[in-house]
Amino acid sequence: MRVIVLDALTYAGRLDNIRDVLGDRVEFVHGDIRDAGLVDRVVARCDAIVHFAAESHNDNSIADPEPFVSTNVLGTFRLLQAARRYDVRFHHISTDEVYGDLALDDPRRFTEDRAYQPSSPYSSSKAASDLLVRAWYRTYGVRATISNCSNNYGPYQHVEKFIPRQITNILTGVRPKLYGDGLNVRDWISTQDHSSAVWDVLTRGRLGETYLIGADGEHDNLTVLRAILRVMGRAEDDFDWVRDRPGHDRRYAIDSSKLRKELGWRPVHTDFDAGLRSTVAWYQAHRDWWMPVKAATEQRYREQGR
Ligand code: TDX
Repeated sequence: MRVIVLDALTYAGRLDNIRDVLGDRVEFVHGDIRDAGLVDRVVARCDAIVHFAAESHNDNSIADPEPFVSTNVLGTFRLLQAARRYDVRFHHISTDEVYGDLALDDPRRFTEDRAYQPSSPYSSSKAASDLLVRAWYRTYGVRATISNCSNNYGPYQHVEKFIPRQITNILTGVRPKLYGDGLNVRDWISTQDHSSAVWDVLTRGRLGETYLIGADGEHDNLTVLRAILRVMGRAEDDFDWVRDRPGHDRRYAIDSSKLRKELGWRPVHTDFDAGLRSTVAWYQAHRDWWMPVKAATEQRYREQGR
């Protein structure tokens, strides 16, 4: 198998992340998924597209929604058009946020047949791109699947995201920042478990189907932050409460029965405390990786009062 990585290297991308694997089997192309000519040339050389490319951070989408609509909606459209032209298998990576949120005491979790009800500019742009994929499957017969995953954590995650932001705050002598009442629940999954599920759907998923990916990892933000503080040897109240995110989704929770039953997928990295410890260790050992972008990220948060 050969892989072509097409990446725009925005503020969130880094060629260093894949430098070790570049070579005969992995090629890098610098470019934008909205560039129809480039996408056409790259897709002409492919059997399958795994579409991970997106603007993904909710807070950024609230401050400036334009890149989200442009990259996530128009970019997906461009890739679908190329997949159609060259009859290329298409897998779309998406998010549980397309389903909106759940109350804390709701006994239900998200399932594939739940109606879309996205809350933020980010999640609505992902919902729109999912709908394009479904239409291109039904109308043009593009051999497509979609997976909607819960919150990822692990190494190489940008320091704008909740877990790496708090770890790197502590490592730079800044108090962690918790939004609102801290009781919002996220359903955490390791990046490795997400990746193994994507591989299963790409290789064995039924065309035209959506699969929810989740590892039964529901925790509220306050509990996660206290666990990080504990792992890093700090007092559990050594953080700041900051103003809430507008439209902040209360709770996400995934029922991944379909993926487990149909494709036999199982998460492996399900010990969340162990996962947090190894994530903390990774950020401690890789200051060179995150330090150059930390100040600019915190500056963006300061402008939003968070
Ligand atoms: O400093 C913070 N303090 C805080 O309390 C940050 C950055 C976040 N939070 C809260 C907001 C959320 O309730 O933590 C939770 C997680 O926040 P994010 O890391 O921004 O993730 P979220 O908004 O849940 O979205 C993530 O999961 C779904 C990804 O960014 C999306 O791309 C993915 O689709």
